Amino acid sequence: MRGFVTALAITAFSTAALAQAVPVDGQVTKINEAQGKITLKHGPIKNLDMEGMTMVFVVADPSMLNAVKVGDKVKFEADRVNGRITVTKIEKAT
Ligand SMILES: [Cu+2]
Repeated sequence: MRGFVTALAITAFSTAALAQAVPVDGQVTKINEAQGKITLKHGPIKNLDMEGMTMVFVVADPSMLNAVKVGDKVKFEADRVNGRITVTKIEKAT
């Protein structure tokens, strides 16, 4: 039983490590504050196995939309949250 528990713990750890979001370059093309959505032209998102494209994301917290505006170049992280591809972090690129 002890070995089984250890194996489970290791599996959970590696899955978390693989799913680790990495910073992605993007540019804001549209913001919908009412719906908590942002459209980003983005580069490849490795942790989501996604090529570069322009698409709509939901944001984890609508207040994140106050930090950026249309036309801004940004760095962001995206992940699957409850089955939806969600921006979990975003900041203006310097
Ligand atoms: Cu995409």
